[in-house]
Amino acid sequence: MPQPKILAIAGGVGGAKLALGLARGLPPENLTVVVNTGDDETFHGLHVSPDLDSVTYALAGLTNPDTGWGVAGDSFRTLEALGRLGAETWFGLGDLDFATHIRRTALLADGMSLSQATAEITRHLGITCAVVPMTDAPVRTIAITDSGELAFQEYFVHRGCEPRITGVRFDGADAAQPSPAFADALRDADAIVYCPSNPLVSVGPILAVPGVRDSIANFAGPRIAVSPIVGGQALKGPAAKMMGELGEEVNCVGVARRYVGLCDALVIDDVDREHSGAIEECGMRAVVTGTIMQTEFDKERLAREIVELIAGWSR
Ligand code: FO1
Repeated sequence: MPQPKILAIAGGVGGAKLALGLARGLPPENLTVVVNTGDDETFHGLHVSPDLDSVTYALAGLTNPDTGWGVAGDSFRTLEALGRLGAETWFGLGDLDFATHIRRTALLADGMSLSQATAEITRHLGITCAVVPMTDAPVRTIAITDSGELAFQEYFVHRGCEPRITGVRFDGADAAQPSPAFADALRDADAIVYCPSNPLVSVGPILAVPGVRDSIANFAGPRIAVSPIVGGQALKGPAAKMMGELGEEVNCVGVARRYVGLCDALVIDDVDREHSGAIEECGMRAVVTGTIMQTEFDKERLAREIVELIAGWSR
């Protein structure tokens, strides 16, 4: 069977890892990675798209391996100099990373859409598959917390996810539409893969773009999700804390409940095998395998297993 055309839905670090594995195993024209932009923020007058950059740097082989975001070996002299000038420095933008934000901001100021600017940046970094924002419209994730409403990076980085959340909101989503390449992939892909990204604040904003949820609900091919919660803990970031504070089950079953009607199989880690029955009660298959991606080999192996699952899929 020819290789399937895959639409991968990604947030930041976890999304970037599986996107790299998929990119290694598929012809570039068979992979579109659609990325959350609800985390975007303006810093120092520059348009920063953290999740687009995490995916881009991973695919370009530039990622800082210690963090999963930012550029390997980066320095922070520009940020230090900005601090001396009285600017806020809590968001860790590196010197090399700054180049991406300067270039993106200039391309947007020249009249490009975020999709076009991203295509230009990824092409120059040698990326051959499509990396696309979920929308070209401004959408901003707001954490509603016991300390008030906080823009996502304020909540996540500046406040270290410490305030208790009571909800999340995606400002601007109602007026947004899927980016052109996202809309094409929703129509043309053979399968959808949800990368192991935070279901609330990474995948949530993508599903909040009008028309996306319905398109995925009615999608003809297999829809496979990888749980970002393993053994009751988030692989990275605040997913477990947020789900707990919202009264959701903090395990892969809680992830399954978020994807009811939008997913045909949830890939869970070996340590979560006991939850298979509860996942199948959510109307999806439970596929048990090793899901922790520490090495390049792990990323390629998990991606290969997902592609094989798709290739052999029958409902
Ligand atoms: N995450 C942090 O925890 N601290 C930072 O200072 C930080 C800076 C940063 C700069 C550029 C970039 O692309 C990402 C950065 N991130 C940082 C990660 C980012 O906040 C998260 O990956 C996402 O927004 C959540 O998916």
